[in-house]
Amino acid sequence: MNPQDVLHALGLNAGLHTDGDLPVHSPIDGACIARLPTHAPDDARALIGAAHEAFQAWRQVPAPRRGELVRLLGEELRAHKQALGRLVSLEAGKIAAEGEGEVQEMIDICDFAVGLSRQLHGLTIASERPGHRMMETWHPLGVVGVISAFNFPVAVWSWNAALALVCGNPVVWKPSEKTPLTALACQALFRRALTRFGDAPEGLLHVLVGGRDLGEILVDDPRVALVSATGSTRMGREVGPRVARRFGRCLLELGGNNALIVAPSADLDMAARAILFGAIGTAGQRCTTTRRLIVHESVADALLARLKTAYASARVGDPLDSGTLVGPLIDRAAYDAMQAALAQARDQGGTITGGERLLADRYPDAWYVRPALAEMPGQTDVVRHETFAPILYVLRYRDFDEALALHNDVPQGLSSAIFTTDLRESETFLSAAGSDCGIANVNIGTSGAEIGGAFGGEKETGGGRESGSDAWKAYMRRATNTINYSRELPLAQGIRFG
Ligand code: UN1
Repeated sequence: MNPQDVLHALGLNAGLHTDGDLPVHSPIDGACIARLPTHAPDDARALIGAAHEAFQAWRQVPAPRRGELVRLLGEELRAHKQALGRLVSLEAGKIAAEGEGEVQEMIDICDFAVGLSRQLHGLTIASERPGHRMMETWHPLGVVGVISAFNFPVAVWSWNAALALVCGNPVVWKPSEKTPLTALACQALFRRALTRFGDAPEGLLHVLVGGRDLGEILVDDPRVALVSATGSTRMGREVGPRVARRFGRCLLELGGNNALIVAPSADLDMAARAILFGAIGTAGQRCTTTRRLIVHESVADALLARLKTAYASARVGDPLDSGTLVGPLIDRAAYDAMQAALAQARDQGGTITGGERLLADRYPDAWYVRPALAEMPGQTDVVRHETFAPILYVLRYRDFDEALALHNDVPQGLSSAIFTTDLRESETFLSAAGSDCGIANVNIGTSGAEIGGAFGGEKETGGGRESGSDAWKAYMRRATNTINYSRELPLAQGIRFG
């Protein structure tokens, strides 16, 4: 399927605009696959206004009925899984299995949200006063602004949108300007779901096509109750305080610098497989990518030998060819950042294997690399920094406390893992004194989380939680209600007044 057929299958019948001001390039070969018209700032404000109006009606629709819309969206995603996965590959460069996997993640969160639509529970709380009852009620919050990144161009939107919609909130979505086509495809699928649903208010989902200025409008508009932003720590540092200044809510999912500890008792076969998927999968462009390997000196040589063999033979190339494990980097800037990080790693005493550009003859305008292993003498500056590329820094350790200290001694706190069969080590890793990340795993890798758990991390990762568990609470406002069914008016704390 070429891009035109894929878009047609997804209901983008207008095809590829050729006259817009935003060129969209496929990282597979660098070709321009579309030119989209962008939204002017005033259009964006008007769309936020329309969403705000939709909120007035949507918040009064019973939550299980709102769930029905998300159920229908899930059906559209099931029916179009292959085409949308293909478009993810074309626009973001993911291998086919990961493109489709991303759509599966969308389907899963829709299923989750449908169930959730009947479980937006509050508590009933014992009152200290006779003839009184306390309870909490969860109400829809308002327009949810979603700012998403190129690397999960559709799944991260769906985590937010599926929850926001069942919670009673319209969504205004500013996708990465590198991946607007997948966003328009989601919007088209959503429209189909809306048509089948019947009586939803207009304006439940808007997509803003364009650059950073549109994101800033979402950030600054007081009608946007929650800004859920995924991207770099630099972006989050700007978004967080700006939203806070207007007392809006923010959900930040920022950089990771995820480490995997391999202890002496680890199953090295399993560890090697997990490291490979975590470090080179998605060409190192997941926020959960394994970026640091902290390996016990007794098993380091054996593990590194396996990894070097696997790295050398991992097929890098067209992500749509079966057998390819590593697709392209998103663009030249990503390649340059990777090369700069490798140069720094060398300066800081590192020994690098791989990292070179590949397939430049065949794809002069695309950026394929051999994933890199960087054996470091310690946790130097470059290791503490997130470079969004397939570089795995390798650090050796002698005792477990040293490994834990190294593990936590970075500014980011998203995902983490330990491979060990020693109960004391694994429990310590999961304990209050263990990994300081939002995600901590035992005998599985750092990436590829299921949607059922809350997703997000601490420190410079931003503290937000999306997706499963009770992450829905970020999308609602809580009211505490005290009801007096007695004929007296006792005050709390036993206060007598007058
Ligand atoms: C991201 O990279 O922004 O856990 C999200 C994972 C995926 C989501 C990654 N389920 O790797």
